Amino acid sequence: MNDLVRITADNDVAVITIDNPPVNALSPGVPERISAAIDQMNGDSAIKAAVVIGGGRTFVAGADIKEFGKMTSGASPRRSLLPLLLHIEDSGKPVVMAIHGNAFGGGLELAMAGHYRIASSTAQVGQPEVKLGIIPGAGGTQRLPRLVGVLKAVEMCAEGKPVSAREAATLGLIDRLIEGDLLAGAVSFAREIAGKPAPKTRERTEKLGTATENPAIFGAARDAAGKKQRGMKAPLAAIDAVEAATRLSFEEGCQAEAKLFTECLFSDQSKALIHIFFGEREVAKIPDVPKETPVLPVNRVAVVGSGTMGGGIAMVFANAGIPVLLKDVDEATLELGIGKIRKNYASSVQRGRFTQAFMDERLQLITPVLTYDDFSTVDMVVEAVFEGMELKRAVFADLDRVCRRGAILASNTSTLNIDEIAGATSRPEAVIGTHFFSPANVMRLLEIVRGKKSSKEVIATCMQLSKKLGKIGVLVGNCRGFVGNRMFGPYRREAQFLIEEGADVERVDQALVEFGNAMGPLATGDLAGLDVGWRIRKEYRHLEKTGIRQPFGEDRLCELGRYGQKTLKGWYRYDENRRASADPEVTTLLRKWSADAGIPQRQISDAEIVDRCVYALVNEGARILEEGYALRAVDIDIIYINGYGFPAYRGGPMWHADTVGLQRVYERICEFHQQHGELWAPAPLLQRLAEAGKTFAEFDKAQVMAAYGPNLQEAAPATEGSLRI
Ligand code: T1G
Repeated sequence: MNDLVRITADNDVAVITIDNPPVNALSPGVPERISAAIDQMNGDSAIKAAVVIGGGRTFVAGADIKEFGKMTSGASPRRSLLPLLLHIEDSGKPVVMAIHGNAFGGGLELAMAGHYRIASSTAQVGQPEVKLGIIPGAGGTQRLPRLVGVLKAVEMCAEGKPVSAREAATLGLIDRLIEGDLLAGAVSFAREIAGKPAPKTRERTEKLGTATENPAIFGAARDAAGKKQRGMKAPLAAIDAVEAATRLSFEEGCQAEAKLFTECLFSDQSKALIHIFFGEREVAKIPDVPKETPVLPVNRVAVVGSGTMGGGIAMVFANAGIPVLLKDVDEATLELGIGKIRKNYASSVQRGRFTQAFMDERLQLITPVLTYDDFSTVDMVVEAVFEGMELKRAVFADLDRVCRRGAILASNTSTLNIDEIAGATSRPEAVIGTHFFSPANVMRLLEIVRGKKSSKEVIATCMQLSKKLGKIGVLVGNCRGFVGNRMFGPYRREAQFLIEEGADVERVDQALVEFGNAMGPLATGDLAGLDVGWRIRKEYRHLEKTGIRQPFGEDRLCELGRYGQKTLKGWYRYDENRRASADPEVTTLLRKWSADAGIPQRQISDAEIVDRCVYALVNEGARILEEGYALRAVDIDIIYINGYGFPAYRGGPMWHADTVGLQRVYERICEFHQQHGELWAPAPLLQRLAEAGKTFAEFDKAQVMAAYGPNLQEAAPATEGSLRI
């Protein structure tokens, strides 16, 4: 165990180094040792000033989030931090904070307690606590407005987005930017200010605005939070805390912050968001593909198919600086594809997301081609052609012929069998699924589908590549619809059944939007195109079990040419700006179709709508876990939050079920089983966990233990459920 904090001297300047890898979190013992180092520095007459710096790749990434789960209502990370920050601020000798990498959360709060802050020009600072369902708890909401002003402080605390060191310098948060050697720059800066009065952030008030101008700022921030972070409590609490800084003394403001912080910390929303924080890191760990597995180079790629998905995927690689060959069958189709890419970039430039220069550079990286001539030069190909097995096998047979040995052959199929596609090549070990979500250049999720023969190198490469592409890669097994779409089927099935039984289209969508989803299941269908599912259902009609109820709404709408937004008619009617409105014609049609099918109409509550749709997800998720097509329940949660707009503050469908209580979920599903038949047969894993009073989170722990053994070292064969990944 290293010292966590070291103190050395550079002549008359003390250097206090925080060294708690990997991100210098303020774990138990760290604040205490910093405090001791400050005392030591003040007690040493040869020392005139101190520099606090982070060891390794970053300053301090905040309080130790791993500790939160262990806390009971009395305890909190701020207990050890607040006294330390006052201690630093009241230090007899100036303390200079030297920031590189990230100063996040408690890390920025620590920096703001220093008398000066200098930073590498590449550093970032921020208060991302709201992303964990909490607010800054160690005076951040009180000191930040004193340094950057009320407007910026509200934005940083309520939205949680980091700001660059350059911007922070213009705001007055950073006193000097350093190019090159940060420590040397910090020591010479400390020498410059030694002996001069050391400004205490908490005593500054000049940037706290006025009683006239501030209310408008807070009002606008609350409106924005209500829209952009709908349903989340922490952003509103953060705004309240910054407002307290403008009305109360520093001490009183800290008490107001403490109350709000504690309420957030012990909320379900925070537990869910912390589950997601660690889940996004956990999904990268594959039991039988250790992190030492060699990865293959991916410096040049090709995409086959320049449609909506192909074009978006080409942009993803170009945005990561990887040159892309974009192939299609004829000039006209290719021009259409490139035209869409240009339009997408242009609208991002217009919205200020990219600069024109960035757009031009990226477009340079995308080369439209009509032949496979240069395919021997690429390290990876992503096929994104029409969703038909025959066509995909033909493309893979071509790729097998033209691509160099060692190249990765990936398919963007969203439902088809990866092994069947791989069977069209002589190298199934090089074939894998890389299922992007539409729009591919926006959606963070990447479902990586492991085929029976996909090699560990190919898997490891795609998992690592997903991070480089700004995606969250989740490894899933090769079953129909993989994980996301396989669960989405029952979810949308229930939505359609509810309408057949009397619920209104808008009501079903609204109930799930109020539950927190970005969009309702029916509007989502209209967005994706109802004909996509219709064509697949027609292709698989022969696999449907007889005697099992199937929803008829979307098939009937498609037979009338109502494909959704693309035909300006689907479940809803759309104007030329794609704004949706209820369509009474659909209600009339549905009532007639239900009457013809002899389905009795009844009043349906929002609670039933939500339970039937969300528990359909959970039940299918439990089947997938049991069958081993997902590694952990948290993988399913990450898939649903990053690919299907499930509310992050509910932690994903599986975590939500744990929060409600699996016993209750199971009982509700048994009710539905009674009422609606075999489609609702409870998943055996869910039944077992519910009867044992266990949770999916405990199931995951057992999986991890089974895979990594008690000391999380070596991989071992899984016990619960046969992993098919
Ligand atoms: N506490 C504990 N572990 C942490 C951690 C933290 N704050 N930050 C990262 N880790 C772990 C992470 O789980 C992973 O572990 C490893 O470090 C590398 O992380 C009082 C109460 C800094 C941008 O929200 O955003 O301060 O998987 O893979 O991509 O007001 O980590 O290897 O076992 O993410 O380079 C506020 C959270 C806390 C920042 C680096 N701070 N961290 O990203 O590495 S609340 C945050 C990040 C707080 C105060 C309040 C990122 C990063 P493992 P990584 P990365």
